[in-house]
Amino acid sequence: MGLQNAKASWVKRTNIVMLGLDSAGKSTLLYRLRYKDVFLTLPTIGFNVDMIEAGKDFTLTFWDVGGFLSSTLKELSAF
Ligand SMILES: Nc1nc2c(ncn2[C@@H]2O[C@H](COP(=O)(O)OP(=O)(O)O)[C@@H](O)[C@H]2O)c(=O)[nH]1
Ligand SMILES: [Mg+2]
Repeated sequence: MGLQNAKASWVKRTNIVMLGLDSAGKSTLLYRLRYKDVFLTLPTIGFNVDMIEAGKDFTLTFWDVGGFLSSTLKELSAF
């Protein structure tokens, strides 16, 4: 996807999918890591994707999955 491919090929990348109950604090954690601040969040519809540069050559892509999608993915992962 464009967000990831825009980085040089020597940059190490990893994806982190955050699943959890509604209001568990997933989006708050993502915003805290990304913007170093706490924001007022709204229930996530669908998902948020954000890339965090953890080092000069290392990036983390966070997939913050909202309520309905999160529970659907958790059920699917049980199979
Ligand atoms: N007390 C407390 N509240 C939190 C914490 N993290 C998030 N919240 C609050 O919990 C609510 C839901 O957070 P949110 O990040 O939207 O949850 P999400 O549904 O998992 O994305 C918000 O009102 C946050 O301010 C925490 O560590 N402690
Ligand atoms: Mg959320």
